[in-house]
Amino acid sequence: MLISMATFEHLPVRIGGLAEAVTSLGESLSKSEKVMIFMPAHGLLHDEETNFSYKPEKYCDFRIMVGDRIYPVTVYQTERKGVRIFLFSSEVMDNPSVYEPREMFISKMVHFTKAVPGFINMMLKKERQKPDVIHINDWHCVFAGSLVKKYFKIPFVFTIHRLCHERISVHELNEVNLSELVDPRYLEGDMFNIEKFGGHHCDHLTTVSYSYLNEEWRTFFSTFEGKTTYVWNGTDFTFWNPEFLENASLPRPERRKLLLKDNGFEDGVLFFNVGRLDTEQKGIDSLLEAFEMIMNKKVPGSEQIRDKMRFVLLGSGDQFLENEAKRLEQQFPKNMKSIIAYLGREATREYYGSADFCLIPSNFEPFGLVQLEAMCMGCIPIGSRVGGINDTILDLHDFPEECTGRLVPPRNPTALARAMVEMAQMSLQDNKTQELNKMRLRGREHVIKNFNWDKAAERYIQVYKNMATIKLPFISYAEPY
Ligand code: NHF
Repeated sequence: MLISMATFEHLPVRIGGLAEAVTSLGESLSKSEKVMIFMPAHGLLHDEETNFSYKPEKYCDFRIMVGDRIYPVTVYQTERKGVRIFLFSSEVMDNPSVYEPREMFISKMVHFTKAVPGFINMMLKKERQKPDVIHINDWHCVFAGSLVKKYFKIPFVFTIHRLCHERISVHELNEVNLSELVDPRYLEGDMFNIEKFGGHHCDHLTTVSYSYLNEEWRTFFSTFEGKTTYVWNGTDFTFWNPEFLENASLPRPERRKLLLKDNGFEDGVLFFNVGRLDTEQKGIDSLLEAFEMIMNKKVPGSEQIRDKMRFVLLGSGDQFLENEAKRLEQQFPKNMKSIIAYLGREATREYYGSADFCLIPSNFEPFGLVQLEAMCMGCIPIGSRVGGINDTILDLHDFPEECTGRLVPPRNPTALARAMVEMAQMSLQDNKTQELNKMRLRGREHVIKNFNWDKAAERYIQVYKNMATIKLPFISYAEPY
């Protein structure tokens, strides 16, 4: 099968989890199928640091019409780990900024929409073959998928990694002569809902977890029942492996002691959070509130153990949250540190491999990578009972024998604070050490067995072949697939 995937992010271009997901899926699919990635060049042609197998080479050029102007497009080909990567270049698609500012991004999307079917025409000419499927990742590439389906009769699979409810005006589409895409069914006033359009025009619609599909069933997915399902992402457990830690041979508590010392702390129970500091999705406001409640002894049990609790926040984002974190750090210097930076994968791995618990307080999370990375590294996740976090963590109270972490209701700082105190208490009891260590080991096994990219690839192939199970509105699945 010749699979083509269109995306705005693929490593080394990474804004969020989308890049990791598409890159890893491509690699796994390529073990059994031929895979091609289509992406705007985003300035990569002038970047010496890419980890492609060879410098991108010109594959073809052609011209596209946007409004009343004609733009030359060149498509470059390169390769990474057995996947053919096609970088689409034009004066607009070469802009290194991926999504900002909006006006530039919309023009990039328009160029890409027209260039992808243009490229397939060229491919037919050069190779006498065309993809068997086009897999569109997120709304940015939906229009390209729909034109490819219309002009080349290629099945169109649409994966929503996160619903954005993004809209574009009819006027904007008319101006760039894409009025053929305007579908009156998805007009909201003068605006046009791109994800709904994609849901209607695709052959199969997928999202990245069972819980997210259900959470958004009424608001979105039910409109497309009959062709909607979910495919869990995986994680790269070969990289997220405790064997690669700097002090891999030391027992975990020793590593923690060293890491805490490096951060200017005495030893204690270490909780940490990594990622974007935002309120809307990541719920960092709830996390800071939970921490403050514990420090102010507002949670039962916190008086006895608050002095032993250590809390590190790794990441950057909303100014308000960064300031809040700094305020708490000043107020509780023996317990809290915020590192407003992205440390890189290796340094982050050291935290996963030394901390006791990882906090993932998201308000919603289509899939989420952090809880899986944590489990791979033996760090026990405490996460919100939403989306992919709910699907991947087995809770201590729900599954006493199989548990891999703790789940708490979202947007509930009190519940989060209580769970943190409960887990800190467990950590400080000698007779619970074995139970916690088992949980750490089970976490890694659970991820390797159930959330690996080969398994995801296998299920996507079923989707491409129209052979995957579908969410039936009248059946409540006892067990996801
Ligand atoms: O893991 C990749 C990622 C998800 O939950 C994440 C999200 C965006 O919000 O599928 O996409």
